Amino acid sequence: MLNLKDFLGYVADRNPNEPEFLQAVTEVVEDLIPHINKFHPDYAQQKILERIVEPERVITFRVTWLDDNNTVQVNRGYRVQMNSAIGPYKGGLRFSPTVNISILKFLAFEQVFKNSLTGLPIGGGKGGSDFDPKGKSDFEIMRFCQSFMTELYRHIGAETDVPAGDIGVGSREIGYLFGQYKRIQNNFTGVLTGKGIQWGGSYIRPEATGYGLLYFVSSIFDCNNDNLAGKVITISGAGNVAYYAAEKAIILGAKVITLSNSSGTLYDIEGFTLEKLAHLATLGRDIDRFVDKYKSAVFLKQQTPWHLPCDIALPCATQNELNENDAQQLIDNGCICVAEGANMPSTNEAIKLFLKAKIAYAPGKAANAGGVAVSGLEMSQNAIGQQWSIDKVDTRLKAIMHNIHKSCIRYGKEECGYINYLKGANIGGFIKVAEAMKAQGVV
Ligand code: NDP
Ligand code: 2IT
Repeated sequence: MLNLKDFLGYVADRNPNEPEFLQAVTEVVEDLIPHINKFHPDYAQQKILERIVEPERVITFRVTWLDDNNTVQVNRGYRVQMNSAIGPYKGGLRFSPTVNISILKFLAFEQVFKNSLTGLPIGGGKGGSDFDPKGKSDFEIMRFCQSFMTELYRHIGAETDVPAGDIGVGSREIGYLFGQYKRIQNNFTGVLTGKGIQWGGSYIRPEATGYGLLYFVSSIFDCNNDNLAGKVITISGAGNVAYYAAEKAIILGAKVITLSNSSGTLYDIEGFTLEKLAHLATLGRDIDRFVDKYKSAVFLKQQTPWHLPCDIALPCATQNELNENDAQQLIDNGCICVAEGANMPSTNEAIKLFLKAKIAYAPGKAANAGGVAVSGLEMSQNAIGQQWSIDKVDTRLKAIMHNIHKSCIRYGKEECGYINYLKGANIGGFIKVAEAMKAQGVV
């Protein structure tokens, strides 16, 4: 029999100074251990949990590059190859000064379960660098990406490990990374996803995480014979995920009242429109300048959106951006659904409050899986040398999100009828990986 406290002690001892990784493991094994003890003593005997928390491989490397003043700069690059039981390692690259091994291990760990939930044959990985893209020139970004790939190329491949974007890595960076990979390997192959539409990319990949999030939220409301029309939504972040989440929410008739970034929250009491979003996109990180044009909006400096009354909250910025106090305020204000576009945006204490209040809480590994799902579809298109239409990809994305929702119900529906999406996603994502690991022997 596995014991939760002993297991967490074991993980903490083996991974000192990795609070985010420990947080992610805790949130998953709290659901898995009772399930394994009850239904799968074979997994305990095979030490599946001890194996699944141990990355198959962790690569760290030096990244040196010259800035625009010809000064030598030194950064650190990483790739965490977490689990390849069901397919090649797959997961994004994050460029941010906050990147460290704890954060990349938590992201890679979450990715294993998320990728399994998509139903596609993709394992889990994550990587990145402590490089700060903010304030860098286009040429500096290019030189950094080239230097980063000059080491990373030997560890990845279309059937080995397929990175993509994450915070600080968008289509521009994927372009520079791909260009350098192709130059070194002399091989035009689907080694990265999120590529440009003219050179192997998939339609809907830029939109996929945000759109998929709203498809998942729609499934939650469908279950209760409700829909998103007129629902008030608060969103954090103003990057890739937040932007397309807002766009789809508006298209589905909801009223989106906030977007945010690390400088504060933009609050538009009348709600954003597609036209307002298009204007916001021209402002870059200076989202506070939005209020110059639209008088219905105010900028709440250094504030998060969680104190504002809403029906649905969509954290789409970063990990641990929504704490216990925020969760209590959302519940007190009548919020009925929290769905995560970001990875691990809610602290474990906040999650406990959502579950206790029995509001619909959709964890990132289920709700934001649309991005990696369309990455998986991009890999398929590359493998067969085709490019599918917008409609075809969007239809498949909807079906994948719907199926993830079904998996969550399968393993997360409680006797009272409440759906514990966290438990459903944790167990639903785990079973397939555990079975594959068992079948492949002690490796
Ligand atoms: P982007 O770099 O496009 O945007 C990130 C946004 O979050 C920016 O608005 C940024 O503001 C804000 N942000 C970052 N850190 C903080 C912070 N500490 N406090 C407040 N705001 C912050 O990244 P993505 O939109 O791609 O990623 C957002 C989240 O979604 C991440 O958790 C990522 O792991 C997750 N995700 C991304 C997927 C993808 O396909 N891109 C797929 C699934 C999940 P600022 O510019 O001021 O830093
Ligand atoms: O967190 C995520 O799922 C991503 N950053 C997307 C990963 C991918 O391979 O598309």
